[in-house]
Amino acid sequence: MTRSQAGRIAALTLAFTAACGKDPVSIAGRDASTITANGAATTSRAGNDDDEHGAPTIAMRDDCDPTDPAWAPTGGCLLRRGNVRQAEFNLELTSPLITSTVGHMAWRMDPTYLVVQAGRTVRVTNEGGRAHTFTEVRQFGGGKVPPLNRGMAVAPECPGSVNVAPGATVEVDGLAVGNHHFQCCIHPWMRELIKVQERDQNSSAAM
Ligand SMILES: [Cu+2]
Repeated sequence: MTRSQAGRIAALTLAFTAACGKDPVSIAGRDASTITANGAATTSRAGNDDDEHGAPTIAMRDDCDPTDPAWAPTGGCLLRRGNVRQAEFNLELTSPLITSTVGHMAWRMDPTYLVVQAGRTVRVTNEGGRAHTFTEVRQFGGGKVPPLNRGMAVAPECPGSVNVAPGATVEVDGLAVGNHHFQCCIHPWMRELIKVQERDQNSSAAM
């Protein structure tokens, strides 16, 4: 990936900026309370590629059970309702048939593949109850939580990645034409491929 493909940080009214200058991801709240209340947002936004109206959107999802106290030492679970206790999460982390982390499939990007026209802003909302990141990486790899990285080398972009709190939204802007790989640097099986096309390749979706 060239430097030009890395995109740029979008200017946002909420000045909660990403730490890495080459990171195309910037963070905003759906409203002021989204950031300050750390997950108090109650609206739900589906993950859809809406090329004609509004921004294409991706949801980062999990299904943590807020009644399970085992989540508390690592940020808790800010969902109102969820079905996965930490013991189950740990059981789903691996398979004896696979040498690397598998991960609980409720922890996911939705959708995992998105085609957008060049120049579009992609909005990514953490709809889960746990922290996630939406980090562009040159190649998929492990994240910044070593116990979740079995068999994976750490992606070099991950140690400096910025967490997205439950309820918060990041905007990805300025992506060059081509394929872009994003992952959660906490749960590295949460992966996203964004394919950016020239605007005139699909006239019905041209801006
Ligand atoms: Cu995650």
